[in-house]
Amino acid sequence: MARRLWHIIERGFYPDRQLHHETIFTIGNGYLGTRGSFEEGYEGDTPSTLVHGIFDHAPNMLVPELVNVPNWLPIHITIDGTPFRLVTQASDYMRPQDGLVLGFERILELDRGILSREVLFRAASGNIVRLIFERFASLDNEHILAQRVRVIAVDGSPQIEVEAALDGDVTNAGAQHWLPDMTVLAENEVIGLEAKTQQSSYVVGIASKLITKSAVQHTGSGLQPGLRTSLQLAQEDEAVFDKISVIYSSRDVTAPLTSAVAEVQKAAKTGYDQLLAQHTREWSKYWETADILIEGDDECQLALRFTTYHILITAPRHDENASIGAKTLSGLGYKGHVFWDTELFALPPLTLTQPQLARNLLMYRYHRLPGARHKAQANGFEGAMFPWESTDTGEETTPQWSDPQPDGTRIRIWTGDTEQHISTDIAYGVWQYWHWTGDDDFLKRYGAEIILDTAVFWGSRVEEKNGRYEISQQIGPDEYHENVDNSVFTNRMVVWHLETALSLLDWLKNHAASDHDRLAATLKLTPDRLAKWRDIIARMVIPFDAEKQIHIQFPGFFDMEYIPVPNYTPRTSSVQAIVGHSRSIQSQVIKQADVVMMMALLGDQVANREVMLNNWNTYYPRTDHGSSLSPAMHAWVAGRLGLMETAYDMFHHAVHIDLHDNKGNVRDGIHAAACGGVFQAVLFGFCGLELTPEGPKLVEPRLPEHWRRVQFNVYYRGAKHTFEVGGPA
Ligand code: IFM
Repeated sequence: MARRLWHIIERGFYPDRQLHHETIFTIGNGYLGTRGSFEEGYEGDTPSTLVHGIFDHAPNMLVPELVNVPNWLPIHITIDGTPFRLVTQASDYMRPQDGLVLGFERILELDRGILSREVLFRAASGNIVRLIFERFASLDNEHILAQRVRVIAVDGSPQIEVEAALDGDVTNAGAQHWLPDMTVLAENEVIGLEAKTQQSSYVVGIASKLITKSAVQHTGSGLQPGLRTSLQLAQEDEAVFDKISVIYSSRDVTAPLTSAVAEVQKAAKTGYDQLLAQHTREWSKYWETADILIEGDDECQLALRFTTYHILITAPRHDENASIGAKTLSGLGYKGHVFWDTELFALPPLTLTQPQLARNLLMYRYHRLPGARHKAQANGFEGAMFPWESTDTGEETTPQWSDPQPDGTRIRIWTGDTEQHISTDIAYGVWQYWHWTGDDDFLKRYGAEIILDTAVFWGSRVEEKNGRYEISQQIGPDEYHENVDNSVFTNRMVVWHLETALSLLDWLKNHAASDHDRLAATLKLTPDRLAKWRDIIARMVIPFDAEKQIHIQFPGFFDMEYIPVPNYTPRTSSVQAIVGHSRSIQSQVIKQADVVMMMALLGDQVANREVMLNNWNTYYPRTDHGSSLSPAMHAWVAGRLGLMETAYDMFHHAVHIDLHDNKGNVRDGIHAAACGGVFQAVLFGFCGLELTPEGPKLVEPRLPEHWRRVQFNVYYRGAKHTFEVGGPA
């Protein structure tokens, strides 16, 4: 397998792309994520390490956010007294005291989870060195972080000085989450920091050790303890400096710094090479199932591996109380909050290829049922109503107001109040997980309660009017249209949800009678309640135009101004941004797959092919893909409809959202939903993967014209199945 199809490569350092590249070069291991900031640090950079579950609500902020923990990356190197730095301005070339970068290449190895960088550097003295940096976040032991710097004397015999440090002076873009009295440790050639969050009182401890052949001394001051060493290199000789760091939090142990110090001493004895071998062994296990092979399109092959990599590095491996935020652990966008992006976008690749990780994500929701019940009750409903944005507590954490607009005003954010379909999206994720894995134990003990208590919520949420059931004041996936009545996506998904809840009860009655009785009693699933569910299923309003044979996104949608979205091409921003917020919300411009999303999730349960095509022809030209969640869903549905040219265009767009930064906001983090969406577009959309009563099957697979072959693996009920589309006739 060509190595280049596993490598994301950057050649040359461009300060204006620094933040974008920090995001895409993030490393992680399901416990934490560290952005690809450089060891030596640059103006305007945003080095961040985000650890799952460490949220804090700073006094002057609207909502809690994931906290940037002390920085473990700093390594400062001088060559004959010249600080090693990448050239940041053209004028630096004119200042010999700054040294000169003769060549630079950075590689993210997706298959091994290693970030490396090679730089040829001439010091002011004229001596030339090659510096090779390498780092990884161990997948074998999620607390261990490792860095190696190799310095090779290419020309001359330079004096090398290396200082490895920790930096506790960190904020979240200025927001202070750490109490000022951090513990600083500097003894026995180990440095460490222990810090406590202001409001949530999480404690994080981090320790580092520098391992090299020359003597190491303590250095640094304040919140930046350091370890320094120096040596003289003979021409063509090489010196190796390994920095091993360990992070623990009070979510893992009672004394995080003490545990980190003990573990760092142990890891140092194990040594970098052995740690690396253990790490890469775990990565190959991931890829054995997760990889999707595409022949005939190297560009998309690499990009698809990149998206899978980002799902894998953010999925908690050993934690049932953390989940995947909308921007993964690669940036502070959306403050680390968990949305429906997880269950409908990021979860399916894990359900199909790493079921244990999928289970962890669903357990996160199970453990947050108390928060969902609290939200339902606070809003006057029964059952469990999951928050639109979720953190560690499970309470609703959507901000009610936006940040100030250029004119100083703030916009009311309604999603936390009325984007209620999330409860059904979570139920969908549970049901899909159970069907693929056959994990009856999970369903009986945890999953059923999620599906049933959210069904209880909907039973109390619907409104009976004129002999029909309606749901008013909703935001469907298309968030440009807020607080509409009878969003077709929401109403139809609720019908699916109640049907599923009833089938689940039947299954429990036949296969787990005691669990059935327990849940029926605790959730008060009385015959009257179940009769009401059946009635809702039969009489729910599903907006549909019988003459045009299309679903109506919500009644009144077509009375609004029609703006021909395809005419706004080429563009780099959404049509909403071009025509303005107030005009677009009173027009038919759609933010993201909505009716199309319903078709993706429910397939032919929702309509026949003719209606599907009519829906597509109606809604696709009205959608401006203002959300990164949209293109992959369109690729999936277009693939099913056999519209392969459009399917490919949408897929190509979706799979490159982060690499090409085609939304201009990747500096805030990876788009987790797009990463999970492209996986589904290939398997469900192009390859036609379906779960039939006889197991997984490919139904009418259709590949983009130039794709010769696709091969992928999925687990079904514990057994691995390999599928292939195309290939030798
Ligand atoms: O959940 C999404 C939503 O669908 C569109 N706006 C961004 C959110 C987080 O990704």
